[in-house]
Amino acid sequence: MSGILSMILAGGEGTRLAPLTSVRAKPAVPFGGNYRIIDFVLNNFVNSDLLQIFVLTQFKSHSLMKHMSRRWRVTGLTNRFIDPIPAQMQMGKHWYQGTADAIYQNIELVEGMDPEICCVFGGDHIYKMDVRQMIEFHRSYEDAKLTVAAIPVHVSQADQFGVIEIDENNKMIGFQEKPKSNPKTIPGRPDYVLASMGNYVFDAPTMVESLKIDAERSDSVHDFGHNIIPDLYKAGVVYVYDFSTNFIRGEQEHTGGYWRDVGTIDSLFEANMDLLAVDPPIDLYNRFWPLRSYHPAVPPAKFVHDEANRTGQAISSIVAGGCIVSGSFVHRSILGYNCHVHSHAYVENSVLMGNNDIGRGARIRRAMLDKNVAIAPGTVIGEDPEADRRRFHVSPNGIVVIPKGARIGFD
Ligand code: ADQ
Ligand code: ADP
Repeated sequence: MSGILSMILAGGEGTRLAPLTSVRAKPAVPFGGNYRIIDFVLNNFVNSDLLQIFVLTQFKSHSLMKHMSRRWRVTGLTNRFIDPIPAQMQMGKHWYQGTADAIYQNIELVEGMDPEICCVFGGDHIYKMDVRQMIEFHRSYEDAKLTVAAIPVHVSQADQFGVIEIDENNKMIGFQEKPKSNPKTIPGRPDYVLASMGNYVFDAPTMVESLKIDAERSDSVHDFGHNIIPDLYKAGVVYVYDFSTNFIRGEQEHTGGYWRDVGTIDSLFEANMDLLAVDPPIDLYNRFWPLRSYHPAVPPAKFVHDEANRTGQAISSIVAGGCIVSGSFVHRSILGYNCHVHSHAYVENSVLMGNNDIGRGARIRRAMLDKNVAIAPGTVIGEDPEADRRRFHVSPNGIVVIPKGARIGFD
């Protein structure tokens, strides 16, 4: 496929993921032991052989830029590239005002490439998508100027998404951006709405023209969901791609439409836990869909009997390189690089993001530990909700989050 330029929106502030996003942008948040959230969308494009990609960053971009330069560099032998683009205030002394403004401020990059199609995708979702199939769908409608990817979500979450109505020909005939009330449910499925995934395939000249018109409007917040899509669908040129029909080679069935907006601590935690299922909804082991990421030079994980012959073991868990589980028990948990769980310690239903040290006899349940957190011997987390709420950030579902570099329980 040629003439296709992709722009990944990776600048989101991710305030609801605090304190994990106090030090980095949401797409750089560690996920699943080995990954950063942004790896999923980048793998979608690379595995779809679409390799002309700009990644637009804004808030707290250092961690993300470091990750990009360590893993996602494409060498200069062909016209393929993955270029991180920091916000540069090309259009005056202001940051990006909304997602449409983020593209508008970089419109010269688009015009310079003169593509046929421009893909604008979010940088902060967990899913696999063969993007070529969405582009083929878009091209199959002669009058399509924009195609929006969509998935059913429970009506209780309608206020977090763009809610779409379609006709029998997949044409968009209604759109409510994050409706506070009366979301339009799917006909015959009153508990579900058809949600926009925030992934757009544009006819590039139409996108450029729409963004230029939008930039002149003083009543616009310069956002795709609030301004661009409502304008275009009323012209009858927007189609809706059913993500559940997307097919990944090497997976027996369609991906089943697994897509997670990991915008909150609870949704991020649940998506991590999804990986621990015997038959997980997102397969990390499909050799036809390799999930690349940056891997530091660490030794293999190690599980050891301690001096009193207690077995170090991890059950129903994912353990990254550099970890040592010694005379301790890890259950239903994810251990990122270089975690050390010492004798008598117990870690359950938890996500350790890397370089964590869990002292002797500590007990950790239903917690997410950011990188470089150390837990003193004997410390207990996740057993007394009242005590936890006094000391820590605790999510509505009771997940304790410990910020990067914290040392807990040391005097
Ligand atoms: P949200 O995800 O709430 O809704 P937004 O916060 O604008 O929309 O983020 C969209 C994407 O753009 C994210 O990947 C984010 O990281 C990135 N982004 C946000 N601000 C940015 C900026 N200033 N610079 C660069 N990147 C930025 C959108 C749609 C909804 C849809 C949901 C699906 O508006 O209609 O349902 O995505 O999650
Ligand atoms: P963050 O807290 O987001 O990891 P850093 O600046 O410390 O911020 O790390 C940024 C990048 O460093 C990551 O995106 C990743 O590529 C790399 N990295 C992450 N963890 C490790 C690790 N344990 N060892 C070496 N490099 C790492």
